[in-house]
Amino acid sequence: MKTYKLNSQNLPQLSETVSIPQYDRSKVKAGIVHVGVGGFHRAHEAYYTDQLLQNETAGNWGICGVALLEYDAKIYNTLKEQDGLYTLVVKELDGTLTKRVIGSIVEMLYAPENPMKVIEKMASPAIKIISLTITEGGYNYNEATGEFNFETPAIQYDLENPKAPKTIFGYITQALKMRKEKGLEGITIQSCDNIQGNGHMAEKMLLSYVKVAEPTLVTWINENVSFPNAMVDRITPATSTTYISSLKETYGIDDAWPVVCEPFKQWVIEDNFAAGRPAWETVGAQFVDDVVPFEKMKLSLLNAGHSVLGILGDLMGYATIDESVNNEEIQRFLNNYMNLEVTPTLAGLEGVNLKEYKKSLLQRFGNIYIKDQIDRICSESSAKFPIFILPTVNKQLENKGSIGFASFVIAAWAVYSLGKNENSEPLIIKDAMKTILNEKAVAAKENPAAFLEIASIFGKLKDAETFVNAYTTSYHNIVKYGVEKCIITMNNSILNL
Ligand code: CS2
Repeated sequence: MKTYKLNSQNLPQLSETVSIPQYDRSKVKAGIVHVGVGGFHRAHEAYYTDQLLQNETAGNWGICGVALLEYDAKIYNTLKEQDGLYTLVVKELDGTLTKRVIGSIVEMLYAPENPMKVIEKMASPAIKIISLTITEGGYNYNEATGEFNFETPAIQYDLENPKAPKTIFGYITQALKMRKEKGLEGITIQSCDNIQGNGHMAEKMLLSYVKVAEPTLVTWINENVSFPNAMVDRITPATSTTYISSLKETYGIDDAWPVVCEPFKQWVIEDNFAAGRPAWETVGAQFVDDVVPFEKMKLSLLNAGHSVLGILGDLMGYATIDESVNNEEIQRFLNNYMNLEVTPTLAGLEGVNLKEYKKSLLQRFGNIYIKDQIDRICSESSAKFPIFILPTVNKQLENKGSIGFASFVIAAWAVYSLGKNENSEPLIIKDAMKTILNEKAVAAKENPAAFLEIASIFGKLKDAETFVNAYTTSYHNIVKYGVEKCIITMNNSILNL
């Protein structure tokens, strides 16, 4: 089959095998700067925006993607060469593929190459929104103090080198300062990360930094910048090379970095935009007054569910989420966790059928065509557990509810952090806190509670006796009997109640 390199020039040829943007991309101007052009952004906000550009004359809402870190050089170079174009491959539940070339990313900038260019772009009048997918850990929040972490070397660097920053806080601060000096209108900072109150978090962390870096800017930000909260959802595994070659061989699309995702998508946003916004509601996003209940539901059921399946599954030797959830006992365990420990903490979800939501999660996790990597799910667990699982434990402790299943998963994480699965094979652990996690996991062999001493993850949980007891019992049981036997016993004990 004749193959075509994916770029603007070749789009007409490619339109025979794949659907392509039906709008004139050369006329689309960027109104959004997006930082963090990973798979999730490309399956979510960029997808919604592409649909929007398709439907109406929304030509001022294109996206300028920013690759912030040196690590992002590859995606920058790829998208630059492909004129911002990439293929989104939706894996339907029956295994069929829906493919579409997405055209909403109309510019790309690589921050390490020219930081000032990024600052100037963020400060240009046409830009109305700076949106972010900088990961849970990217907000620089310290669980132990509840505050911004100034100790990070990159933050120290930014304080000393304001004109050539490295972190998102340094960039946004300089851009807002420039907007103020130019007398421009306000702007929206829109977090698209999996954090409870992600807008509030972005606001709190940014203001903490600004108070130190540019104190005179605080009032202007308070008056001119909005930070809507949002719940974002679409399962997007890391792109494997198989997809790259199959797109090429089967469809003639030579795309160096396509994105593969599930059909489900959801975006619930607070309607709080300081300088206008795209009509994303016309393409399926929901605008609501209070997004907090939706966020809680998604983080504590979907994302926590992922971590449960990831940690237990990895220890048992599974490689993908569908393998893990299709183990009957793990699935029963997850159901018990969701029903007995998470559901009691969720209130005020009007218009959402929780029972259906949980059922749909099992179906989404079980999609055998997605092949979502357990390594992806377990990566950066030190930033995920405090957001996905620990709030449930704290709430349940407060209400004297069940915490056995959550405690078990945390104990399993301590065992996991030793770096081997139950077949003694090495685990691939990617985590900014990997060293300390491993040190504490080694200490936990003698005294399981040692793992809970990492205050920036566990906060005060190490002092919660009920929790420490449940966790310690689970730890000993896992070491003695292995995960599967333990969860069978736990699941059966629930059945017998
Ligand atoms: C996952 C998320 O990273 C994780 O642990 O739970 O990436 C998840 O797939 C997305 O939030 C789905 O919306």
